[in-house]
Amino acid sequence: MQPIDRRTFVKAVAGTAALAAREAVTATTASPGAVFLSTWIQGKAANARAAETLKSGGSLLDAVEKGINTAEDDPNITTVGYGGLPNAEGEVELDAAIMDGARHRAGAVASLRQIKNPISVARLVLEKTRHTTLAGEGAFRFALQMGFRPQQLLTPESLKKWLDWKADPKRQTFWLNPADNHDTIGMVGTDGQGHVVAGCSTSGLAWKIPGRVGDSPLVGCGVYADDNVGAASATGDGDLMTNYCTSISIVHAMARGASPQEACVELLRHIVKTDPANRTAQVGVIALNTRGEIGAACIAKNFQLKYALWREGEGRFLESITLF
Ligand code: SD4
Repeated sequence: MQPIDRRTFVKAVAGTAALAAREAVTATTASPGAVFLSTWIQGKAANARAAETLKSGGSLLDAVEKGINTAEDDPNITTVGYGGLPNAEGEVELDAAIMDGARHRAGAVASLRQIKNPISVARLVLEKTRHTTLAGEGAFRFALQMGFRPQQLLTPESLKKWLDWKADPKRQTFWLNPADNHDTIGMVGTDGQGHVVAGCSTSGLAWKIPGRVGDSPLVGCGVYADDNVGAASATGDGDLMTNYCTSISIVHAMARGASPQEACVELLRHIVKTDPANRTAQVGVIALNTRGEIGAACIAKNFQLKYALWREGEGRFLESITLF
């Protein structure tokens, strides 16, 4: 490969940015209306709430936040918010992030305990502070200051699952191999006028080592949004995905001209190329650009990504393409 000097590189990047900005403007005029794309079955209700919020005058950030709240509030979803499966010590620790593509700013919380709506706490980190991420005890105290009420996040069902896991002498732990129990809600949305937002919320991997932070609350990993290009979010093995800065990689591929679908596939191929053992990795990604075009993909059939799409007033539930 020819070496590239700094000036040529800067010019090339500036050119890409200008092109992306032009595309964003075009998208504004050729608006397809609002589009929401969310991971897993919980994405259906989340998209519906998001669309409703936008329609009734809320902002796109409000829409994504309120949409994700539906999964956090549902005790039957054992991977997000209230009812999410706990860490190895039986404590529910939640991660969430939300990113505003207009301001190019995010808010995030990691390892938050006793507060069932981490995406709303993340939103307040974005709106009320100069910080981007708060973690653990500090995030909890911030939530209390913001008026959130602490509560027990274990449900009788999730407590029983943890007790069963604890009682199993052959149980999988993260000191050895990953246990398999997770389904984050990730959502990307556009208002149809060139603005994008990404958000995600999760209880992370069940039985994780206390204090473990996954990809979800890390800007560029679990979420990324840029109004010049589009937005992306990820679900799956966050310990693996963090090493690939999943969401920003996808958005940058779109900035270089890839469609959302191509960008998702490009990143997944890269993950497998760098380590062939990743052919069975649990990695699912969703993306959309400012024109409302979408992409969704996962690496392997053993982790078949399903996602909810809301477009033109209609919700659908779909399967992503699979690399292998
Ligand atoms: C994590 N990425 O904490 C999250 C879990 C997840 O589908 O997305 N599961 O690693």
